[in-house]
Amino acid sequence: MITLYGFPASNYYGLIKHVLMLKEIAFIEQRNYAADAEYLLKSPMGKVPCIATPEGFLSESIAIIEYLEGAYQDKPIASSDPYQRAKAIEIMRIAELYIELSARHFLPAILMGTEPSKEAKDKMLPVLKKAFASLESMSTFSPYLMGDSCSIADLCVRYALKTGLMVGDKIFDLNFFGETPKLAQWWKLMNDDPISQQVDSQAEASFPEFMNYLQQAFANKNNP
Ligand SMILES: N[C@@H](CCC(=O)N[C@@H](CS)C(=O)NCC(=O)O)C(=O)O
Repeated sequence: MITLYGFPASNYYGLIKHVLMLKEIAFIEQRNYAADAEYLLKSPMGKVPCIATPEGFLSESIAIIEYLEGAYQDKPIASSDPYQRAKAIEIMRIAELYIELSARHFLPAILMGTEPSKEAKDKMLPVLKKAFASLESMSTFSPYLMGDSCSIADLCVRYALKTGLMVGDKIFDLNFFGETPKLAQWWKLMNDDPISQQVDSQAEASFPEFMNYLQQAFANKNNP
């Protein structure tokens, strides 16, 4: 049995939950917000999610997915062909490094109402646009990013794009799908998936709880 630690409002948590559900792996969820000493023993950087496996703890989503794919082989979501598998990782890295991590600069502005800096906006916008265009040109859309079944690339890109699209909307007043029609069509396909809908509705339902945690943490930081 796998234990998934973290909180459902996290898109990385949603990604791993989606993988567990798609591969039909039995798991339980354990709520964790704070990166306290006990959690750092499980996830050394304090990041969400992490999982407990029969062999020990694992953090970092790509490492977790690698483990789940290797340990639970009944419903594969990664290609056994070395080139195709590497190509999926290339797509996943582009989504995480250039969309997710660029967009994350603006989460404090969106969540806590702070002012985003002009420097950050000028620096990140071209990176975000280029990464969306890269995904549009690299993927096969047949109908999934890399073929006729949903793979690790589709899942990692879906959850990274959630952050990217929100930042496009709330910070840049821009729909990044404007110049990527095939990606927009694929997004709809992914959103129509029952597992996506289940993960999204849990994330949405838990959002007030997450905001409450954030506000408490912010207040404690300012009034130690
Ligand atoms: N590289 C990590 C990133 C995970 C991540 O950034 N998670 C966020 C929640 S969505 C988190 O733990 N934030 C708290 C922090 O950065 O201390 C992964 O792939 O799992």
